[in-house]
Amino acid sequence: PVAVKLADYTPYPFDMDHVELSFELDPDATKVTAELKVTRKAGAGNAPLELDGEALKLVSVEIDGRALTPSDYSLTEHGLTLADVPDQFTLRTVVVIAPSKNTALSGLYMSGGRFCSQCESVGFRRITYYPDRPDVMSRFFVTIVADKEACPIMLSNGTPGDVKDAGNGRHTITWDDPHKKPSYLFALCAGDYDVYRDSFTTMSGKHIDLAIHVDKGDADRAAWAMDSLKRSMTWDEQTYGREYDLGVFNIVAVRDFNFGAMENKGLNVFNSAYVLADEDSATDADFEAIESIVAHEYFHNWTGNRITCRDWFQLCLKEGLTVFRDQNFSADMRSRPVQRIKDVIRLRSRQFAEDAGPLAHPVRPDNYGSIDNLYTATVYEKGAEVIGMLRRIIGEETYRKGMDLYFERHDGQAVTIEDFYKCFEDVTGKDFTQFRLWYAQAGTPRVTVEESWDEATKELTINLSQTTPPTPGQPDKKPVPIPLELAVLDGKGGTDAWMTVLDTAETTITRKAAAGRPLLSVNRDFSAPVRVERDLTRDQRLALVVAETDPFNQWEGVRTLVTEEILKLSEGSQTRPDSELVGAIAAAIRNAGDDPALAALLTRLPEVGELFLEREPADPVALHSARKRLQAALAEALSDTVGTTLEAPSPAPYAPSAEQAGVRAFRGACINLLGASEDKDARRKLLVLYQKATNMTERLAAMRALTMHGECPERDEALADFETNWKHNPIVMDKWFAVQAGQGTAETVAELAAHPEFDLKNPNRVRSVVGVFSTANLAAFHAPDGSGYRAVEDIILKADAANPALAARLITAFEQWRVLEPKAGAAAQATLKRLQEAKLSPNSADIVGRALG
Ligand code: B3K
Ligand code: ZN
Repeated sequence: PVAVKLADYTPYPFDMDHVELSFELDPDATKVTAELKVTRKAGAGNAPLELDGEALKLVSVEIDGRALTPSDYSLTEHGLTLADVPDQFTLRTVVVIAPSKNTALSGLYMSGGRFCSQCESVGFRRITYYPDRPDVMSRFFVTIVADKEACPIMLSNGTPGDVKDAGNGRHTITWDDPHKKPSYLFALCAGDYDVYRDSFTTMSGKHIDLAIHVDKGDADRAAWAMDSLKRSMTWDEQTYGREYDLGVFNIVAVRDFNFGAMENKGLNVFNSAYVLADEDSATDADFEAIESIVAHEYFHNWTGNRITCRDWFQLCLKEGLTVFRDQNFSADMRSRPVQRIKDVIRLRSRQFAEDAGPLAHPVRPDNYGSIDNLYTATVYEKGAEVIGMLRRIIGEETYRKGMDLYFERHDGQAVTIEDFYKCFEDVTGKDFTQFRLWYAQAGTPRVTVEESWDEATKELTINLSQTTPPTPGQPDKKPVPIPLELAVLDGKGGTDAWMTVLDTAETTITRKAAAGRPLLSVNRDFSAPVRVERDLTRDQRLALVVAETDPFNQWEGVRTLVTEEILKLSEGSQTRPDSELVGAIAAAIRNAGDDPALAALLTRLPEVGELFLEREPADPVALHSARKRLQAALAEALSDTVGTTLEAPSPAPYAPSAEQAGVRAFRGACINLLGASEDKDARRKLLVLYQKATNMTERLAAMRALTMHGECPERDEALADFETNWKHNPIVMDKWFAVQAGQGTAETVAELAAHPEFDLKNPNRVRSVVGVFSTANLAAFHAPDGSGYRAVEDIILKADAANPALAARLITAFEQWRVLEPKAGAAAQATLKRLQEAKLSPNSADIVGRALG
């Protein structure tokens, strides 16, 4: 596909002042009438009117009531162009679309017999002819006509009018959205739902009707999502001074959805996995994910909807910023350090990997082949880190002033990263040109730290230097401003902390420490998304863990020790885990006992994928086996703790609170250790834990731990029991598929794909098998004989024919083929080449092409 380039941006030559859409809903043939009030912009010359359109059946085109004939326009499979149009006119088009045949889940489609839409980024053009770009903002009026029985509820953006009879068993409603918006925020949902209702009073006293629409019988399971929504609304008022701006806020949960959720104005559409939860069916991780995604989509109302992106290159303007906002919301709802650690695990395992491979791209790319492939960890997670660094550098109060100015200056506009930073330049008087390199340069900067102590002057000299490795299309990198939180620690709890911004290739700083040589703590709280390189011995690292006063770095210190140990074991330079080290880790875990959520994180060893970046070539099989050996040693060292923890009852009565979740997280970590344990009795204990579990978090942990033991009667019993109990709940069954895909082999994948409940058309189900296998079971996926790749290849090809966005995402699992040990690397490359030969969708072809480089 031809690359779209940021440098080619030109404004759209027309204003769309007012849009009236009318839908006559029918699964096989929905008639869409669009009336656009168009005005040529001053200075736009005699530009033609170009409208995007895809998979539409054009019925008629009229200008100001005059019907056009095919000779009056040009029609291609990408759109409709009218060469000679007046300066001001009304365009009326009628098209027919087939929601029931739309398996790409972009545009208007059917899910569970209900109508549902997804327009970001370019789905609206699959609904009607329109300038489908975010800088064209318009006021939308939407009329829906539908069968009364099939669609008692008809939803769109904004405020609803009255439902009226439309004859022939049909009824109609008109929605008016007073806020101008781009087409990607349009939404329409219609069908028969159960509704969970509540209300919210804003800080200025306005009443908002809140409603969550779910499958019949599921209403009670929407309570947590509703609670999360109300807390998000309050948080945005208190933290950013932002109030909701419509009288209604609707959420619709759908089972078939390409990603987590979508922030359509006043009508958020959610993957039902991120709405429905109760103590029986959901884990604490599910509750946490729902809370954060509900918040994320709600926060988009200001960062994304009121102020949107000028073009898709600016995607991080809304996504990075909104992730930063939702991370802080979660930190406020739960534990800030625990949240930070989880965010960093996610960043490093997904974004650092992306940044180090062939798909690396800047936070704001300057070209793309396929827009769907731009929704990446780099845009989202690194984009959030950059906002975090901005706030760290200018301070919280100034950050808030800059945000206030941004909201005031750009409300109702479609803007750029430059516009955003101009607000911060105006409130600080500083220049952010160098800082904006974070948006332009791909690759993870490396910071090297060297220190020396002068006993005579009592001065610690710290040398800091940075480099950013080359990435595709960017051989040379400039230094970026890196905010580093530092501290010297006296080992008795004394902490002398400060922040420095490393904005040159190298710098030297000195720090006095009267009491003798201190220990140096670097990049505390993970103040910058960089890789820190320090040449420390194991004993120096151990001493640092003990002296550390920053909770993030305490965890990080243990993490580094564990990583080094796994690497040694995987390379054969050591055959058994070092008992002193295992003892030290066990002690750190026991010491963290008063914060069980933190203790649980310390217990969790880095995943194989997180170890890939440490060594080249990466050998997933050796890493997996080394990791297992260390886990078994840890299980043995902690067996008393595991025993006493699991003998105690689980918190009751159950609540999804952060406090209880922390206790269950540590219980889950102990269950997981039993999964790794070589204790003869472990399987029996796990089966009992599975049977006696009073909540899904522990039930699932026990079932997963049993699958860690491989094939055995206890595992089979748990899996069979789980399937019998949950076969009617697809969200829970996704977990059943995922647990097996996460532990088994290529054969397991083949069996799961042959299961009657495996559904190629349902993204959650496909991801729970193929996505989990290829990202969380790397020893099997990257098996040197290529069996793991063969197991997914065919599924990916079939998925691609139906749903390109889904398949393209699955193919990214191959991005690391170049860093793998030679056998797996060659098999992965061969698979990519075969995929390239197959007739792939443009989305998937874009990923395959870039991955092969
Ligand atoms: N904005 C949507 C993502 C849309 C993805 C389109 N390919 C959800 C979110 O980030 O909030
Ligand atoms: Zn988002």
